[in-house]
Amino acid sequence: MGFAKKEYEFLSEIGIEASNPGCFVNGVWKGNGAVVSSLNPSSNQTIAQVSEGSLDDYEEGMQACSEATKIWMQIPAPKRGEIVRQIGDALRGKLQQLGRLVSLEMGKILPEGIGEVQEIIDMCDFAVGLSRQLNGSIIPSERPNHMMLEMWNPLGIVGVITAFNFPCAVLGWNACLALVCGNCVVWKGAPTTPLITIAMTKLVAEVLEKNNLPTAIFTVFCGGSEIGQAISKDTRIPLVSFTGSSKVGLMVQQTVNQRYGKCLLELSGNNAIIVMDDADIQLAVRSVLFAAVGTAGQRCTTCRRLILHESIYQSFLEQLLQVYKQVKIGDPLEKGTLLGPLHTAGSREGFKKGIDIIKSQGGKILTGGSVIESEGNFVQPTIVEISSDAGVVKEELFAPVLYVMKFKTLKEAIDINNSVPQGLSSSIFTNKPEIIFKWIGPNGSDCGIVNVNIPTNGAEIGGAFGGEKATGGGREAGSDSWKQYMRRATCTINYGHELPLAQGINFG
Ligand code: UN1
Repeated sequence: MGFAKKEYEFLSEIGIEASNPGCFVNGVWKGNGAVVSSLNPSSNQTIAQVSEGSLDDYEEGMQACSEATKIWMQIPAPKRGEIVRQIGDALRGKLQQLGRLVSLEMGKILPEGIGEVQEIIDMCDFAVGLSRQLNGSIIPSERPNHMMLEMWNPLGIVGVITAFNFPCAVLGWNACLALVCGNCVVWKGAPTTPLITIAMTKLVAEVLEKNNLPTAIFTVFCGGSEIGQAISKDTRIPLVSFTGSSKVGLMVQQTVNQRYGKCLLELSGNNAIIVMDDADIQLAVRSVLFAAVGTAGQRCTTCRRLILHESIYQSFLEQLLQVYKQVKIGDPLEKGTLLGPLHTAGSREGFKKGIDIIKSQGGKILTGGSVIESEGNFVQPTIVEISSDAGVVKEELFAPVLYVMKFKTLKEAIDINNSVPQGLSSSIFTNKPEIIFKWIGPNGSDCGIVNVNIPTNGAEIGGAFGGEKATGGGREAGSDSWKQYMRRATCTINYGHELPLAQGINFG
């Protein structure tokens, strides 16, 4: 059976067929669970079908994965890095096709789809370098003829549960680090982006096979909450990395903590941009456009609140409304489109309901506010004037809806920035050093990402990515995030023949 449309035929170049088993279990593709359709968000028509994993598939996969840990953690870290380097090269070879699939199945515009795959390639490069730098430290001991050192050892298996909005980059952040650190990976992709999960997995599997390694090092299940819960409960998985809403993240954390497992959470954001009276307005307008409309407002780093100094409020809004009018809405694969559809028909419904709530709480729609009548899940980019105290402003509406509000003093602006439950990303536009340093300091933004003169989204992989409060506290990707994928052993070694005790204790 072929694809329903000719334009889907490129998918065969990355291992996707019209009908696909969705689990990679001990090197075999299978799927004894429900058969689901992957839908094109632009038309809600089926792209291809996938059979998800059953709990039996899960158990079989986990047993093979547990066996594979014994081999993988014995391989020297720089050699593991070499495998990740080969994965990066394989991704480079399929960058265009994979980027196209991300755009087709998730609905983000093509340059963003390709950018997402590039983000994994960057992560591979980063992890390859890191594979020679998983350094511990040597600590001076207070005792004669003693030495203290820190050893970093693999955890074993890292569970990765990812969301639809970054259906493969977030896997990349986690898997690249987990693998060089000596862990096997168990991945459950988003239920609505199974084709990306399968295509990514085929590419990784090919590299493992070519190197005669157990393919269960990378074990993958397409599926929904049943598989997610199995991962959360599974004592064989010491670390579960979860990306999704604060609500579901809390449930995952409670389940994982119940069995003393560790969690790495990337949850909801509610990110603000503050524009000071001295800001470069053009730079700020362009930044707000990308931050609020990019990915149709479906990034966790999307700017949802725009906090404008009262002296520039009116003129800034006029310029922003002008550029909103020029946003081309349409097929995300078409050149020039800036705003594609929302990911699912359900998200479109959520947008509609959100707008009703906004209106009932006194929000004034300055532009947009409606769904667009079509087969797909298109909505208008929306700007709403609203009080920073309105209940709806404290929540994450996963759509291109931007709330604008006014401030007089820097303190007031920072208070508004910090007044929501979430704490992922934030940005200020100013050229004044004293404002910049207040903003990034202890009384400034309370977020994990604190930017100046750039949008809230589009972070590079070199920094640690994540946020505080209801965003979950996790840090992924760059900097020293790798430490979370390993366990630290503090070793004190006595190379003498006496037994001096710490704290000068004399024991008989
Ligand atoms: C997400 O939305 O889950 O900083 C991740 C960014 C991207 C990652 C977003 N590099 O916007």
